[in-house]
Amino acid sequence: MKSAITVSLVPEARGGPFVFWDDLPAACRTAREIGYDAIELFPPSADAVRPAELRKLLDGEGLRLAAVGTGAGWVKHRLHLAQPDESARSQARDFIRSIIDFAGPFGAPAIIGSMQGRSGEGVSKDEARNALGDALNQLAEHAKQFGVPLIYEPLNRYETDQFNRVADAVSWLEDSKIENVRLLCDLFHMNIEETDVAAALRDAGNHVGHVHFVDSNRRPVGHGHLDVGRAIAALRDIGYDGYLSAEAFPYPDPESAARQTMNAYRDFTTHRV
Ligand SMILES: [Mn+2]
Repeated sequence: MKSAITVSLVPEARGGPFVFWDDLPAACRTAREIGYDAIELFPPSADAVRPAELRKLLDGEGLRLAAVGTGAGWVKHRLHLAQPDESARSQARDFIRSIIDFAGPFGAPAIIGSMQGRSGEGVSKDEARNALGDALNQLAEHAKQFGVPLIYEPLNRYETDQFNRVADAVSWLEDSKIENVRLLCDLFHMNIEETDVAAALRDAGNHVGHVHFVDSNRRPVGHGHLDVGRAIAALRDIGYDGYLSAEAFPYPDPESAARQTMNAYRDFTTHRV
């Protein structure tokens, strides 16, 4: 397993669970100093960072790009994939497609979290899921040209009514024959929704494509009550070799959160069997 840490460049997301903020070069420097393998980027749009500049920053620090979030489509532009209006859905898909095009050349997948939307405003739960399925099909197909999957993240019940539990998302992807989509298993959401976080990860097997490594209260691992050791043991059992990415509050401050997460990552992935 590899380590990653989140960097947000979206002022509208202030207060959200991102460790580093605003200054991408400084975030890359600190991430490298602390020993991270990669960063996970949350940009306001696909053209906010010039690819050549990002390439230079990453190469200069010896970092990879783990994944790129699409949530600014919601928090900044108020778009999501299940909106009543087809033109808004289409804009939401275009936004995500542009992020795939930005991330793809770095070998990084795009993440669909808040952009999955929800039912409401005259859209039934079935209609919302169908809209999500149509979008995942199109966008996952688009991602294939870069040799990367599309990453879909089940969220807790307070954030979406699309999929809250990992096993429900797995069944739906399989039944709907949606290909090239892998799941983001976020330990914070799972702690709210799963009966047993470790068992859910084990059952998801090779559907697990990315992990948000965070404690029960969205603080860095070690500041909550989640049994992270059991979760990591389950990931080891299923042969997961992707990222454990710190999507946590910058508590008590970004650098301390980054160091705390790295200590936990090293403890759980190297010292224990
Ligand atoms: Mn997450």
